Amino acid sequence: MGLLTIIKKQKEKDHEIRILMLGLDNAGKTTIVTSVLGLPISKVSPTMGFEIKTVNHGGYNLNIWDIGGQTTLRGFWGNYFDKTDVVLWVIDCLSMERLDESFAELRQKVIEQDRLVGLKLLILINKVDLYEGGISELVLQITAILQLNEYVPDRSSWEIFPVSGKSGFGIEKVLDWIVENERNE
Ligand SMILES: Nc1nc2c(ncn2[C@@H]2O[C@H](COP(=O)(O)OP(=O)(O)OP(=O)(O)O)[C@@H](O)[C@H]2O)c(=O)[nH]1
Ligand SMILES: [Mg+2]
Repeated sequence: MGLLTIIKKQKEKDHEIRILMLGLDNAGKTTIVTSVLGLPISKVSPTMGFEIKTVNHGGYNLNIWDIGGQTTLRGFWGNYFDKTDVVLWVIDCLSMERLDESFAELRQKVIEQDRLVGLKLLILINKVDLYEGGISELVLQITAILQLNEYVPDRSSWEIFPVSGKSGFGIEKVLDWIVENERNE
């Protein structure tokens, strides 16, 4: 049995899932985590380094690593992938003018560095509570722009979810997906 298999089996036994949250500053990562924890989101401020929070969902401990997205912090992102099971890449759908910047960072700092090998990637389209168009159209639009099929050919390794850290919309589905996926591994 290889070392990776042993680590994986041990983690399954422990029912631990390590989640890494990345994305541009202001995308809403900390707000999403705060909402998952059931805490007031009014107290959220920009993350200057990183914070780890743990929440239980479906019998699993989800260890969520919430990393600051400001430009000066992005150079450190590479330090956090070790032992990660799932990457949540958060996008702010109210700042579509920053989509290019977001996807360029996703490609340069994650995909092209081969960080996704063995991991799952979930794209969270956040702030849909204030989005004025149709949400399913938005998801289709972003899916088409992102072209994840090209970069992550294994279709079972990635998914795109519309969410709102503010209202809580869609968050349960994301957590369910993560736990279900782990069970089926
Ligand atoms: N309307 C709306 N606003 C949101 C939502 N999620 C976050 N925000 C707002 O977006 C701003 C940034 O949220 P944060 O959670 O601090 O963003 P972040 O991605 O953690 O930012 P960094 O820590 O700098 O990387 C805050 O003013 C939040 O209130 C959402 O779902 N809907
Ligand atoms: Mg933050």
